[in-house]
Amino acid sequence: MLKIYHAKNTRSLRIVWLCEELGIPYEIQTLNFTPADLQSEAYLAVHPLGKVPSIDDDGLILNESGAIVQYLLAKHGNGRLEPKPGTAGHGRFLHWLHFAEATFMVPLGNIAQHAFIRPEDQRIPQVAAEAQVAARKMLSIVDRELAGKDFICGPDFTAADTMMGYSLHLCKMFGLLTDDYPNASAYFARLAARPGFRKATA
Ligand SMILES: N[C@@H](CCC(=O)N[C@@H](CS)C(=O)NCC(=O)O)C(=O)O
Repeated sequence: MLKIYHAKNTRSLRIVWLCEELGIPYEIQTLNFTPADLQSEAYLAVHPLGKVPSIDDDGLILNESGAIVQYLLAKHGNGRLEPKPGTAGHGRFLHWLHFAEATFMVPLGNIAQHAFIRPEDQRIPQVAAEAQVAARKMLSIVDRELAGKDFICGPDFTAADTMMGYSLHLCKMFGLLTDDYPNASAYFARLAARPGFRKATA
């Protein structure tokens, strides 16, 4: 059975959520978000950097949340949760799926590190401040994109929403997802009400 290496409130919730949405059977290997678990010899054999998520699908080990989402969709989606490959809609779907991690998570990761995770004497306030500005700019872009749309690719929920949903989950936790972004706020409320999201964040 598919094994998901998961730590609470991390990117691995994207994978648990996607499995819930697609009805893919899975088991969870829970890790604490601590060096003792993530940097253990056993877990470094699964992910050489000691990050989550990882999956083990009958011996195939994959890291990188976006790649895992695309792999699981290709294997189990049967056309669900993505536009038809090769269409303009699919191109936009890939854009938002990757924007959520490759672009949006950069400032959010810096905020996490320099406002919360690192010991105080290793935090650089300037990095956190600049990251807040950048994250707000990205929130504006997402907010604009969502005008008149229920989900990031249109009227239907797609796997790109599981990727974007985690980025917005962090924005919410960091106090960035305010009324200044009404479309993004309503969108996140819509995502957070889905049973799959609730299961993945439990
Ligand atoms: N690009 C990777 C990033 C993975 C990542 O940085 N995960 C974080 C949790 S959200 C982590 O495990 N950090 C632990 C660390 O950096 O030590 C992905 O999308 O899977």
